[in-house]
Amino acid sequence: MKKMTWALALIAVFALSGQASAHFMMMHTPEIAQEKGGDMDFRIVFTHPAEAGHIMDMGGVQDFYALYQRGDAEPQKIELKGYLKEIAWANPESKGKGYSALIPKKDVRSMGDYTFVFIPGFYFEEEEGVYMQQITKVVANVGGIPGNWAEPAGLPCEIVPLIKPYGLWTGNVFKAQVLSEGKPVPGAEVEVEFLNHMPDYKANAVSKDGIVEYPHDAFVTQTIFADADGYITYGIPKAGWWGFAALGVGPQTEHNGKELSQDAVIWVKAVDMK
Ligand SMILES: [Cu+2]
Repeated sequence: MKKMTWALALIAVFALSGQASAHFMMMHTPEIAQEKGGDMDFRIVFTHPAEAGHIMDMGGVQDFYALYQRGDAEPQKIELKGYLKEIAWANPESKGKGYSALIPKKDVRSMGDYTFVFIPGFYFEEEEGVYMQQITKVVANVGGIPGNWAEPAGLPCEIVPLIKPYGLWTGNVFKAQVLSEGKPVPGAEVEVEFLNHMPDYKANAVSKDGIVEYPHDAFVTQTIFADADGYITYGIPKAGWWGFAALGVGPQTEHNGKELSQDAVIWVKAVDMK
């Protein structure tokens, strides 16, 4: 009996540590390539998207806004924090808090690019004794007229795409540069995950079944490294949402007297050619 309890405890520890998969700020909206301006609904959860693993407390919100830009015009900042609502989110085996944001048409009506930026608070990862903060971007487009998708958003750290992030075919190579305070990060470690369980906006939950099966734990979180100039390349093997997280690249390395991993995250969506 005692042995059994120990075994269960160990399993619980491994399940919680989530070693096979990576922490990811998931910032999701159903469509990033919009025909025309309309309401945009978001779900924002700190989780492990490749396996719909445990949900973590992101420590509140520092900022949520979009940078809108079209052609060569100056980018405009659209404040979005007021639209955030705290929600209860459910993964198949974990429940936790997240946010929804229904952004009305009036804010996302014009044709061009919208770079959505979400900056959470700090999450304390007890097992490792470190804080985490993932500064997250999603670039959307309305009407097909491109804007500033290839420009840095001026964040402490970020992943800047070099291929249109809302117009990716399955099989395209995603190329991007990892920046910290605007400067390339040579050799940055970047984790890549597939959003394997689709969000259900009505239920504030994800599907129980995954889209893909992993033949081995090594496939759950793909790991790539930036080159000497901070560039990453990743061939996208499947349609859907892909998240990239550059670990510990931000300038802030400490919070509350403890180590902080300030990460840069970007989500892109690939579609099949039909
Ligand atoms: Cu985690």
